[in-house]
Amino acid sequence: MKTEKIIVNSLQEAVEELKRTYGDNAVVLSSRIVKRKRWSLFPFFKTTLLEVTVGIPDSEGGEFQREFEEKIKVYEELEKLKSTLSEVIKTVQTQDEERETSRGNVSEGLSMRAQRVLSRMIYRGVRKDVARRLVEEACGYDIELGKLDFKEDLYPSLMESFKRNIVVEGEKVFQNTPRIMVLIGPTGVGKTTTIAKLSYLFKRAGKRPGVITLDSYRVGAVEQLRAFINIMELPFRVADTPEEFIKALDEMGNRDLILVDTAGRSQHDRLRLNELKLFLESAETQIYLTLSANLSELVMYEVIMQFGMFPIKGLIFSKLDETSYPGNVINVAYRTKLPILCFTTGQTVPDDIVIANYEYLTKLMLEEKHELESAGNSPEA
Ligand SMILES: Nc1nc2c(ncn2[C@@H]2O[C@H](COP(=O)(O)OP(=O)(O)OP(=O)(O)O)[C@@H](O)[C@H]2O)c(=O)[nH]1
Ligand SMILES: [Mg+2]
Repeated sequence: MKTEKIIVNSLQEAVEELKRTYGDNAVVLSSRIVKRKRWSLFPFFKTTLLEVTVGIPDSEGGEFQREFEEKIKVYEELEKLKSTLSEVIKTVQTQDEERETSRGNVSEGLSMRAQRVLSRMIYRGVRKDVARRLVEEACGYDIELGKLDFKEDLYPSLMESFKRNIVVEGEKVFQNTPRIMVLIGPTGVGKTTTIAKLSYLFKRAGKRPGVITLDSYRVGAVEQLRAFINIMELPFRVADTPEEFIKALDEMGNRDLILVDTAGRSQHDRLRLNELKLFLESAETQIYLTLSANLSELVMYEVIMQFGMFPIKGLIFSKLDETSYPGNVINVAYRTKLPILCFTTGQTVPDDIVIANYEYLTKLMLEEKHELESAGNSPEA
């Protein structure tokens, strides 16, 4: 494959230019933002442009075509998730509209204790339909009561229902660790802090992690992470381009896993999202989306949809300490079936993290916030 650099105003323009000049098989390999003088007489007036590296295949078909088709398959899967989410969003919006007018009795046919748990879950922010489903599945028909009641004690019954309806993969990731884990998500949700916490946990579990950051945009971002990683005596690299990313990955060839931090992107900033995509497509990565637990349910779906341009492997819910209504975590995990990797519960590195497990999820619904503080259940060495 030949490469060439072109200067354009936007990725859209680059794609159009490529199609015109080289046909359908040329691809964008990387891009970076460059500043150029607008007028030579006024050197202060600079304009922001994109320098795009394009790849032009030597011949049709072969390896290039195969890789391209595999990528298309992944994105078709994502399109399916997106259309499911569009339906979910419509349902949630309709429920919001109907909430005031209809007060359908969601607790009908439930025992008193099942009704109490249902109310508690709804109070904590779980949607009525989701809460009813989860409680119902924790119950069996009690002939004496003539109602649905928990099959066993409250905790194991509800936990069983969660196991059937929500995917939790925290502990699995520690047993069967992916080689490259990337955290993506909106700005300020806690990606960098979570990378530092996870690095510590993986090290404590006997793994040999390394950390790469792709975030050299924000002032201080590199130093913030470097400081944590140095304390843990782990290797750390910064990569500004996809080529540097591949080089940094090579240099960390002897590590068990590599955690990759990325710059926060607004879900509305397509240009920056596309730029990130070029980095992440250059290696075999497992991508985790970080969502702040205090976002509204609809905003969470919006973020998942926009970040759906990446093959999302799982979710991280951050800032659980900042909400008393963690029901959205349940709503989103139940409806999307995306696996939950971990929860973060405060600013302190490395302590404020809980590797996702069903016990914690159950406690999140049944216990008071202060009781949860001792409920962490993270893997030991
Ligand atoms: N309360 C609370 N604050 C958190 C948590 N995780 C991170 N923070 C704080 O949130 C702020 C942003 O954290 P970062 O880790 O820099 O977030 P980020 O997603 O890397 O931010 P960008 O790289 O700018 O997109 C910091 O003040 C963190 O201390 C958490 O679980 N709870
Ligand atoms: Mg960051």
